[in-house]
Amino acid sequence: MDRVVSTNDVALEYAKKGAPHGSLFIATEQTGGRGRFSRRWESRPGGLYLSVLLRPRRDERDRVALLPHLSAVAAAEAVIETTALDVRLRWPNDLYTKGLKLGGVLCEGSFRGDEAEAFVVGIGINVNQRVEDFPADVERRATVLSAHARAGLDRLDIAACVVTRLETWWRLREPAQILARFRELAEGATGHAIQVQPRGAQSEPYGAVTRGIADDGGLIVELDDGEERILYSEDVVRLRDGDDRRR
Ligand code: BT5
Repeated sequence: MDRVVSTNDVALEYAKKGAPHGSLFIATEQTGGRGRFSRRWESRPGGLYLSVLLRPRRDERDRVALLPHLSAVAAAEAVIETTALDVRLRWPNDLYTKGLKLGGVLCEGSFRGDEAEAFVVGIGINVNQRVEDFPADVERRATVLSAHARAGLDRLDIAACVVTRLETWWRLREPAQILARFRELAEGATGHAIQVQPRGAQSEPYGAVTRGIADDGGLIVELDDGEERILYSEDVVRLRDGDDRRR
């Protein structure tokens, strides 16, 4: 597809029409690319914007909760394989290299009543765009693959690699293996001071230190009074050192 509002929207529409497991949607450009919490995902031509439709079999339901994690692992491994860059994951599912954001993952469900009948994994990776073209607040924290790797990277080569890895991590790996690989690639998940804005508008933000990834995929944090909590992707997490990168 050339230009769409969001590949996730297209995939969700096709999910409703019965498109099969593994359907892939790739766009050159998105006019309304989305991140989590309705944030905007800058999607000019040159980047990779793709969504994959997954229909879990009964015996695969155990990994749905880890879908964001395994998708981020698949995307990171695809970039590592195609560029040999040191790609790290910031919980819950952002791709970073050298402290700058390179890509992100947005997983959404297609529901019939209360039950999810399909899931959409949306992956955005900056490849050949110009960093200067990002809005200033994004430019400060973002990077593109072509700034670190050989010129003329083919985004479809990366896409093919992402899809192959995604299929492997989804079909062939156990939850424990997914978590182990996520922990291996994770950056800032242990011993980092963060600021947490809990879900629910009335809740007060608080400071904490990261203490690792829990077995259900949540982020374990320790509060200043020693209490331990587990955060989930609805909680907004920022570094506490004045840099307000959201992770
Ligand atoms: C994400 O959200 O990182 C998930 C991004 C998923 C995008 C893909 S593209 C294909 C599919 N179709 C869609 O519509 N979406 C998916 P989040 O963690 O909420 O991060 C969003 C924040 O990242 C923004 O508020 C900006 O600060 C920053 N940002 C926006 N565009 C960026 C870019 N191109 N590169 C790096 N950072 C960016």
